[in-house]
Amino acid sequence: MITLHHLENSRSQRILWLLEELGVEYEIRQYSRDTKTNLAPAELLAIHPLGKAPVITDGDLTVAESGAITEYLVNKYDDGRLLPAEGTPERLAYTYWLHYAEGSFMPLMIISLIMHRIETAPMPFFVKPIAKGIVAKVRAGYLGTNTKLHLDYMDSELAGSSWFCGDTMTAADIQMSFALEAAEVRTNLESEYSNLAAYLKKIRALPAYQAGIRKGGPYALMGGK
Ligand SMILES: N[C@@H](CCC(=O)N[C@@H](CS)C(=O)NCC(=O)O)C(=O)O
Repeated sequence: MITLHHLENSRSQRILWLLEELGVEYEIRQYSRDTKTNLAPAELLAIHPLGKAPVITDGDLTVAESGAITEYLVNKYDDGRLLPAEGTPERLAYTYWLHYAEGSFMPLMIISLIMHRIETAPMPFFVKPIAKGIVAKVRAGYLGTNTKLHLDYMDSELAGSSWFCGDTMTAADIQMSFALEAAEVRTNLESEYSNLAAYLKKIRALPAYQAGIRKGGPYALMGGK
């Protein structure tokens, strides 16, 4: 039996969606974030040394890291629906987007979250302008331009294609969903990136996505421009 260690409002939501798509039997162990720090609880450290979500256990195996979990589950349980055939351009695109989500795009979202935390942290009034100045420099010199570069890129990729790897949905789309949901709370996708906004609307209408949301409990991501 597969157990998904699911942290509220987190990347493990996409693994829930994947498990629903695969139609395999699984159980969920729910974890709440610390109300002050928003970090994962220490119990997750007992499952994997990094104490992050998602993590799954399947018999004696423990698998962490969303991309690795996705590969493991798809390789073991998919009937060819969510994984393009080996040697095809779609398979290469699948590998690319599976890695791109966490390897290239999510670091920008994390920097954005940290900048927001610095900006809004309580601090002595005379330190505030210095902190704000540093944040403004990071935004202007790196974060803003790179985030736009990536969003433009993803939006243009979806201009001529229904899914990230072509005409059919793959598990790479499931991996990409969290990246776009993280972008959504920081950017007005509807007005600036219409293909990304339409894509999110489309995945949210899928029965397996909705089943994952029902089973996972509340799902609202933290913002921070
Ligand atoms: N690249 C990892 C990132 C894992 C990660 O940072 N997960 C977040 C949830 S979205 C987490 O556990 N945060 C709580 C914490 O850092 O304590 C993955 O995709 O699995």
